[in-house]
Amino acid sequence: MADGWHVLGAGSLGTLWATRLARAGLPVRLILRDETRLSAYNAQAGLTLNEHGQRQTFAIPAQTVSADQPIQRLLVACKAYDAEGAVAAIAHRLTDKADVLLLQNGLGSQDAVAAMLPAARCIFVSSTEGAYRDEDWSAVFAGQGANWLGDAQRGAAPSWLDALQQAGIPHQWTADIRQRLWRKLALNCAINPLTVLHQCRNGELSAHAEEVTALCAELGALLRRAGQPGAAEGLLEQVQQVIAATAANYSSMYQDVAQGRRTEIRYLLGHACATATALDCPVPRLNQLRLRLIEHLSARGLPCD
Ligand code: NAD
Ligand code: KPL
Repeated sequence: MADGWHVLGAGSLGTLWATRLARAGLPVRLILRDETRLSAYNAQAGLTLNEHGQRQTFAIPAQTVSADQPIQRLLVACKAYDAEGAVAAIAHRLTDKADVLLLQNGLGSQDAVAAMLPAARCIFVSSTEGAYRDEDWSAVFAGQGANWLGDAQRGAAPSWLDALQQAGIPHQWTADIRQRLWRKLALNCAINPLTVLHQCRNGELSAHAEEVTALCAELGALLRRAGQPGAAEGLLEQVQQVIAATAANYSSMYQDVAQGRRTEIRYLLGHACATATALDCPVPRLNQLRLRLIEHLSARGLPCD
């Protein structure tokens, strides 16, 4: 396992990555939350990927954070609000030159993890692939997409990208991963909260075009103030395209709320509003949207951060 992969979190994206790596014959280990989860996993045949209606199970070995094997390459595949705590629990196992891939959506969690691991190389990933869990230890590959990878220091691409190639995991190294992450954050802020508040599919936001346009104008101004003009370019047009292309879908935040799951609000709208405050950039609509969303979440007993 000197050059192998440890995947923390056997949820939707963790399963999608771990099973494709295993399918390519690459050494993978899962890191599960605790002994209870490990026993439950070990009672199964392995982790299942459901792709194009075909189910394939891979007997990927698993362990908890308390195993003692050193970790050279860690893929952190939990939600943004769990990332810092999860990595803190396993940091003692990282080798001196470990690579830590952070798959979290939004912004904020990656820097918190990187600050905790000054010796590691933290690689931020912006993914537009889609997966969801159909049952425990099984995920459906629901949407083709891309994975943009890069580090905050704008470093060179690591040699192990070949392994992603071998595993058929679409990937692109970028010198400006923050721009990618900010752009996706802006798209999510313009679409997801409104689908929750209006209780609608993405496509039904065409009935709220003025609201979407005004939010995109504020997001664009914020991105430019935050030194991300590239992420602001053509934002409204792309938001409109995404709304049209995903018209029949419910956004990920809509689905989280509908299923009573915690949202990643803090790392999306929360991060946008906090950055605006820090930069003294007026974003009254985004602030109001955040307050409406918080009210909606708290009325349903869901965490507001
Ligand atoms: P998920 O909830 O399906 O999976 C997260 C997994 O991490 C769960 O199994 C959870 O038990 C596990 N976990 C949490 N804390 C842990 C810990 N301390 N130790 C071990 N395991 C732990 O989430 P997901 O949908 O895979 O999303 C992961 C991230 O990827 C999120 O930030 C999400 O926004 C982003 N993302 C998801 C998709 C998608 O289609 N699912 C697409 C793009 C981006
Ligand atoms: O990423 C998305 C999500 O639902 O989280 C899209 C489809 C782009 C909507 O914001």
